[in-house]
Amino acid sequence: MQFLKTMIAAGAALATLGTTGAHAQDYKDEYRVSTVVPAPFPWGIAAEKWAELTAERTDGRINLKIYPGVQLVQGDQTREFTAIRQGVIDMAVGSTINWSPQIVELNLFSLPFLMPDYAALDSLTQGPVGEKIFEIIEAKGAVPLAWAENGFREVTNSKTPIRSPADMKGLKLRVVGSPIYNDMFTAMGANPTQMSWADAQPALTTGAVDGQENPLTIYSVLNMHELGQTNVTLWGYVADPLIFVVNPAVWESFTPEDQDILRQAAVDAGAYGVEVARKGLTGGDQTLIDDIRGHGVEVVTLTDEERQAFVDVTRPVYDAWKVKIGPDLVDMAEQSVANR
Ligand code: X2X
Repeated sequence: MQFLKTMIAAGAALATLGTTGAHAQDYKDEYRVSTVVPAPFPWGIAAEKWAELTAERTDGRINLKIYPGVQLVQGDQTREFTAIRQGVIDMAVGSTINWSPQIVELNLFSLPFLMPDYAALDSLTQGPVGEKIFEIIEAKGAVPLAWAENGFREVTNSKTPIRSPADMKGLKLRVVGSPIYNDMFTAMGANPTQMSWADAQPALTTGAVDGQENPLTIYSVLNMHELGQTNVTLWGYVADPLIFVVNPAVWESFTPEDQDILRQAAVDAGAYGVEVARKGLTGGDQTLIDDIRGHGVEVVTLTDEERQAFVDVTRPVYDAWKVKIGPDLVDMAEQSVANR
């Protein structure tokens, strides 16, 4: 009798599961989440939070393991999106810069001086532009869930304080492997050299390059002042949001309840990640910048006039890339920024 009862209960449980199409018992032991940098960079912290919240809220049904250093694609960050689409990577917290070779619209966030402040960045990611970007990513073969943040990218170097494009003449700067960066730094008169993040770190250590551009959180976690990067210019020329995505087949394998949990965990982890990424850099709290200055680093803040000189020299790059990205999307973004 007990046996029969158990059989009936099991049958009922199976019938319930059958209506959802996905079965929790078919889940993989581990889902591989790609990032470029680990904790304690805010990027890695956001990914870890996602894993933590997901494990907690699914009672361990979904177990995310972080693979930093884009190691699942041998450190080549520009191939990450393709690997997600193909299922080599299950999930990622990735940069719009690194995916822009496959999704041209993501170059929007790299348009020079489009976003003057955090409110402008938020007006894009949290508004109609963000929704449109998510539709585009979905059409390209990944399921986007939420936004996080690498941050505003500031330029640093070992040679000279940068206040004008003339100061950049001949400076050998590492830039990411996305063509718009080459175009921008060439327009400014610098000597850009594209390399992966994996190659950038030794290049900075050995002095093979004079400088680089990255958010100050990256600068400070790596103690770049010890690598001779003693000149920092705060120009906020581009900001680099991060996006949580899942491979579509992996996404479909989850029950609707677990999909909701995974999405909400990404939203919450993203909000936390944004908070961490801005700490010491916004409003009344400038402690991160003060700390950098405290190491004897020359931190230059551009006047409006000085900034305008950079806007002017990069304007042809902006105009050319606006056409490639899609003028309608860029118009929408300009509107969102203007109305922020
Ligand atoms: O390579 C970089 O500069 C980094 C770590 O910021 C990105 O992955 C975009």
